[in-house]
Amino acid sequence: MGEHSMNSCTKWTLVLFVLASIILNIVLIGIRSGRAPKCSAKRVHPLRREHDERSRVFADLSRDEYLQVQRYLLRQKDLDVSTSQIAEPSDNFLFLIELSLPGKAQVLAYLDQKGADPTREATAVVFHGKQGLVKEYVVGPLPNPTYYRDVTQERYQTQIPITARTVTIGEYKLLFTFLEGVFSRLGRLMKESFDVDRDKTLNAFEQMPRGVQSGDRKTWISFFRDVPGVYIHPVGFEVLVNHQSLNASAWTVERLLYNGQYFNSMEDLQHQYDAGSVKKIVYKESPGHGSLRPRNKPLQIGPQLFYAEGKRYSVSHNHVVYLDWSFAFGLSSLTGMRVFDVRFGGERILYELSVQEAMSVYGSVTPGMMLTKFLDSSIGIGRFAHELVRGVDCPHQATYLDTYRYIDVPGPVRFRNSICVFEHSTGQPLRRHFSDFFHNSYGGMANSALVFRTITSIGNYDYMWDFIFYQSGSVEAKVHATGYISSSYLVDGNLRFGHQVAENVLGNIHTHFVNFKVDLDVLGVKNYFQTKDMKYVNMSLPWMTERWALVPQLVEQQLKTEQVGLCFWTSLTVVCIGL
Ligand SMILES: *[C@@H]1O[C@H](CO)[C@@H](O)[C@H](O)[C@H]1NC(C)=O
Ligand SMILES: *[C@@H]1O[C@H](CO)[C@@H](O)[C@H](O)[C@H]1NC(C)=O
Ligand SMILES: [Cu+2]
Repeated sequence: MGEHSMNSCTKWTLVLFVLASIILNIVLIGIRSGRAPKCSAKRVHPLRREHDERSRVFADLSRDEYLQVQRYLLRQKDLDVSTSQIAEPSDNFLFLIELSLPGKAQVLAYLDQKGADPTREATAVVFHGKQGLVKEYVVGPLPNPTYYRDVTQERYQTQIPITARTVTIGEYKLLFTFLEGVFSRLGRLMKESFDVDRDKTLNAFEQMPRGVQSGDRKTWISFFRDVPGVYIHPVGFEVLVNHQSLNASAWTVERLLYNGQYFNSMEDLQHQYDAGSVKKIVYKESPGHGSLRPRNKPLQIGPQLFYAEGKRYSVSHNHVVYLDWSFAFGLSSLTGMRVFDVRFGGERILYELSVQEAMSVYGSVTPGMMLTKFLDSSIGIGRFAHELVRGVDCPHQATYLDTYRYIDVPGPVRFRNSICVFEHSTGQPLRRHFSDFFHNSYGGMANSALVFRTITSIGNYDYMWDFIFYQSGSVEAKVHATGYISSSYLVDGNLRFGHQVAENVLGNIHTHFVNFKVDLDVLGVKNYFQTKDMKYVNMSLPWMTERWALVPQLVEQQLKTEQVGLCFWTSLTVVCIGL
């Protein structure tokens, strides 16, 4: 009896205790959850720096400004320009309009000494087929242009022959028509070797430079299957097209390469093919090894970026502020992305940081890749900054910005979401120390940084360009290459120039050079560029006799950046200073 009542008493006490603790927990969680960080779309704390309207001196032309320049140039009867993409090469084609950057001295006077607002001007490039010259003009002032000036001689110290122009969409159209003529001329061979007929064609990929001396415009064109991942489906057929004439009906095929063998003309190839004196390529379906389709379904959603208290950066027009940082930005159709007037804690540390060139150099026994050096700015780097995909190209929560460009088009084009800006955690401390030896203490700082990014897809390659701004005051310029490799049909002797990547496919050996311009302005414009290297010196040990040791020592070199333009070329990292 006594035991029974004792038991039920304990039971009730326990039940009450559990209930009370549940209630207490709910209350405590309720109180504390108010203090835990919540995801907030709105910024909780004010920004540290303010936007600066004057960043507009570096801003790319707006849609309206492109139109103002285009209309003004069309009105100039003596220039006689066309904006039609299918203008004949012998016509005058308005190829490019972009911001003409004002001079540095003038901009610094404006930014630092309340000097006059620099005149806003555009650069326009016209391919004067009628005069056989490429000319560059400065057009201004915007928004209502009243003058244009030929600046070709001033900027390049030479005249530029029309043969040096880049291939336009209009000329590609003519080239493709020309190549269709080649295909139909070699009908039976094309069908038997490559399954080319009325419904099926091949894709053309050209090589550079277009010749070996000034004035040449002869391009080796290699052919690839028209399937996903074109660039790794070479078929073993290349032709050298002379397209120097401004009249496409004068273009010729100068050489052909079929299965590693050269021919002087289409007739020559056709004749030898029919006579059976050529090692034939017999068409065969190939497995789709170049598809971009994921091979596996993703397992759940990967980790995501979110801003617990809103964004710590802000973008207004072409100006970004982020913690102690501020900078202006732009995107040149030719050279790519760039930032100006980069300040940390209000002080300018960089006048300019910009992408200038991306070059790739190839090796092969086949002509298509033998001489090839792609200098991407000759085609245009920034012009290929296309829309960025949320959650893949940049985090979902990044800020996406549109750009407007005018290059090889009949009118300005908007590229949606072609720049992204975001702050992210690098997943590593910026600095930390755990004091083990003398005191037991720890100090660390989370490393989050602001990324300014564009991705340019130039033919087979996609270059991912980042400028990264760290809380330590350092800036990083970074590039990753992805996309497809360039390849050629595997012929005898070519394994010395690459590795086999699929049946009959050689991934050609190559290297990349990337060129940035860095105009450092720390505490004014008079900066030195100093390199520090290390060498070993043989030193006698002062506290011993007849004993020597090799001790590392500094080797310093100083260069005044206002006097010299420096470019540092190494594979994948090239830096230009103080140009
Ligand atoms: C191109 O050349 C062909 C043949 O010589 C000629 O008939 C034609 O008019 C020329 N076209 C142009 C645009 O000059
Ligand atoms: C360093 O200098 C001493 C004296 O000239 C010489 O005997 C020794 O071989 C040197 N050591 C090296 C590593 O060069
Ligand atoms: Cu590569």
